[in-house]
Amino acid sequence: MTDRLSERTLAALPADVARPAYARRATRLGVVHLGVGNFHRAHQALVFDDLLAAGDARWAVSGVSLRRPAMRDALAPQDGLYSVLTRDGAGTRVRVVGALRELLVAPEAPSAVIARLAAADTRLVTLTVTEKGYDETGPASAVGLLAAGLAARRAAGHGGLSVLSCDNLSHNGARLQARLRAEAAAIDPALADWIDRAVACPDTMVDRIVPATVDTDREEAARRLGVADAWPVAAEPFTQWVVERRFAGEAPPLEAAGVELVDDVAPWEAMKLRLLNAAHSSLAYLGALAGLPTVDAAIAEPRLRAFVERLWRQATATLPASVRAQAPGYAARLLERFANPALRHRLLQIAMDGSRKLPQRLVATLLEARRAGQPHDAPLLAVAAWMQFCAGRDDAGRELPLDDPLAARLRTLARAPGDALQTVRAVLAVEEVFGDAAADATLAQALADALDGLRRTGALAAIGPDGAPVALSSAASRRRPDTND
Ligand code: CS2
Repeated sequence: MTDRLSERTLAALPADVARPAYARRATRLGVVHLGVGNFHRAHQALVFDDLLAAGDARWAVSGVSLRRPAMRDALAPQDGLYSVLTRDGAGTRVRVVGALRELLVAPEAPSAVIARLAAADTRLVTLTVTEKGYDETGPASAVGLLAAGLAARRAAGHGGLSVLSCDNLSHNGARLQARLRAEAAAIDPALADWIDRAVACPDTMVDRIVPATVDTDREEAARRLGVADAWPVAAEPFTQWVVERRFAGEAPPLEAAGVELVDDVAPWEAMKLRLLNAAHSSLAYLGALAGLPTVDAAIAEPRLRAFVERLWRQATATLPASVRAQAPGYAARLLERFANPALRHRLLQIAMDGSRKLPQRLVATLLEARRAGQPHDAPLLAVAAWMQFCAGRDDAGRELPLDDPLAARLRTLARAPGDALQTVRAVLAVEEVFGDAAADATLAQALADALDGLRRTGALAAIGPDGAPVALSSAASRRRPDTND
């Protein structure tokens, strides 16, 4: 049997494997991360690993799983060590990360999580709980644990701290702060007031493409390490973290590890959500309908690529002026990132939880562009593709999974017998996704035209060579959709 990655086998790793160049035992747990999954391990954890490597021992991470013990079970026998496989067409670089020094499983021992949040050494909390994680409340939820931890911290007199949301939501920090305040107020109004004064939730924009781990990743890690890693994580070379400069107490030295601190993250969030994530979701639904497996396969389809470029032009027109000039460069880079042949980023992974992703990725662009009288046929087709995806069959009739908090409801609505307009009216009434957009009859008709096109011709044939949706050559692509209402 092959040996396992651990403190003991660290020194014997091959020379081309990067590893912690610091004494792990001398580090202190300064960060609590809620939701320890692949994204954290390939993004924020590397920032803390860099700070530790630079000699600042305060930033080791206590990683908390909110549901299952799988991550702890995989990494505890490895002393928290794991490998990041950074991949592009040129090959794979391997780095063993040492920052994760403690792994907790909240349902098994919530009191250990609360004690860690309250500990004097804890300076920062980070979260990756996915979009739907912000809808959950109660003692077992991320905000519930945070509120309890902060109550214990207040009681211990250890002062406030900064809590960084690292999920793809607009105004993620402000949203978290509001949820946290509500949760705390239900426990004790004085706690809520203390949180207002002592806790800061800066907005952040996080960016790195990190697919789910598959067996070939484990095989490659074992080959390169010479020992087994139960849960390596593969990622693209690109990484970015932009954080609002608004901390409780002393600011953590994140800039020393490449984090960008800015006064207003909103324009960055908007650019990332409306370009990267919007294109990801569009490729996921259109590509899955067309039977394609991965992002690189989808972007290699000339029509999908032309469509994505059209989407980017239309979305860019809705961005805050401060980032609009950067958008074409960001988009050009995205084309290369999406084409990365080594990542095998599965479209069905991105397709998950569409009801929680669509509003900030596509619906906002669609509605804002409509209101401003700007072209919006691309987000329109993407939203129609999601509706068709919810019905659960690709263009060849094969079954598609629907992994979504609203799955049962969406599937029923999307499958109900009727023409495209009836389907659109039913799905458009899902307020969690569309707000009050169902009242807009013109929008419903345009979506119905797009959906009808997808149903009749399939996803690829629904897009012209210029990326324009074939069924929408009229209203939605013109500048002023309202003039012939
Ligand atoms: C993706 C994101 O799964 C998804 O919804 O769009 O996880 C995406 O890969 C990251 O936001 C990139 O920074």
